[in-house]
Amino acid sequence: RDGYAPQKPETLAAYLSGIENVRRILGGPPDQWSIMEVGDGNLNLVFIVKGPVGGVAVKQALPYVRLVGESWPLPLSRAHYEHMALSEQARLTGALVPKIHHYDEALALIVMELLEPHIIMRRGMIGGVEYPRFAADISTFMARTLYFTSDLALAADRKKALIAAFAGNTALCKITEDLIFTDPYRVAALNRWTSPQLDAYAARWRQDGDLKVAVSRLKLKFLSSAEAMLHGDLHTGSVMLTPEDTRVIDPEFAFMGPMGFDVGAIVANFLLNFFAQDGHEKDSGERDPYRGWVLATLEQIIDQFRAKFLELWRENPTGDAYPASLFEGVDGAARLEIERQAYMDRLWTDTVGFAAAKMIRRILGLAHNIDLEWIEDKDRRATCEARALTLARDMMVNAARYPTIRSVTDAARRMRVE
Ligand code: SR1
Ligand code: MG
Repeated sequence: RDGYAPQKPETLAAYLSGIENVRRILGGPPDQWSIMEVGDGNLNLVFIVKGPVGGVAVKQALPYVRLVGESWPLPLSRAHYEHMALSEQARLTGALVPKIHHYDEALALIVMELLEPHIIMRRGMIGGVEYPRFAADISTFMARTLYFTSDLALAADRKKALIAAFAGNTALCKITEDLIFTDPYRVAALNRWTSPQLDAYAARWRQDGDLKVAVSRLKLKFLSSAEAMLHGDLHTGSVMLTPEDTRVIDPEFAFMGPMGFDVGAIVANFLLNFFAQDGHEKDSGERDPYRGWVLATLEQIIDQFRAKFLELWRENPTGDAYPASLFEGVDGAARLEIERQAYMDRLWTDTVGFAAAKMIRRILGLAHNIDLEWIEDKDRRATCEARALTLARDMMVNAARYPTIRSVTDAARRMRVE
């Protein structure tokens, strides 16, 4: 930890005053800067710094898990992986991620563009705000980051170099391996849920062999399938946006893993928000239009992701997988196109399973979603959670019964009226 010290507003002002491009962005002398620590995530410090001319956001890793405290140490190296992933995502998607102004490896600190008037997407969705650009932007983000870091686009040596570059992010992967794929299905000290109505679900699931096999298959895929560079934590708390502009933030969980894990995170968080809407409406039916928007947008995201990924594959067949020369000949092009569709179908099946795992962990595991947590009426909250759990269990155990996004959204709609 040579050179590391967690920042406070006073120390941060002195530090930033020594970085020329940041000083220029903020303007004026440091005593005219306002600095506030605003981090409300599970892991890090986040400061907003404003000067007479402009502002920046500063994210610094702590040597432990903020949500739990110093008893759970966590390596500072996650800032290195976040910086590397952000740089790669910026190269592949341009303005869909915040600009990096400065990175300090010793301090585990990244100075970034201040996103204003953007808000965290999860908060907007709890408030019923529609985001007409989101489907187009997130489908582009996923298609480009996943396709261009896969064997479909990269030569084998470059793909292996990427695997090596992210191989050390083991502590963050371990959080996922434990908190998503293991703990919710066994007695674990960190599990928690507030609705006593869920006791029976948790108890039943600890005896559910089908569910344990299904989640273990997903965990194995997560551990062993280095398909592409993942964001690794692509939920609606990792998106800051306005109706006109979308930015994906926080890729500290980045590593080379199965593509369905990122796509599944988006699916899970849209479904959880859909189920949570019952807890946020004042009059019954008040949020019907918004529920419609949530599911319609989820359908667009998945449809557009598939179309964009396929288009990238057809136009950039530059990887060592499926070499173009192999498919020259009479029916080569047609066979390759059939195979591309089959590839996308397999990716969708993975997505359904990973989405289910991500829904379950947010209800029975350690880290919850404010979509559900902010529901004041405990009974309504328990009803929303139980519906989400019931759908998620079926998606995980019977993923083949959900061959399209519409089969998922239809099941979610039915779950509310049954
Ligand atoms: C102990 S960290 C818990 C969760 O917070 C992050 O946002 C990830 O989702 C992680 O699983
Ligand atoms: Mg995060």
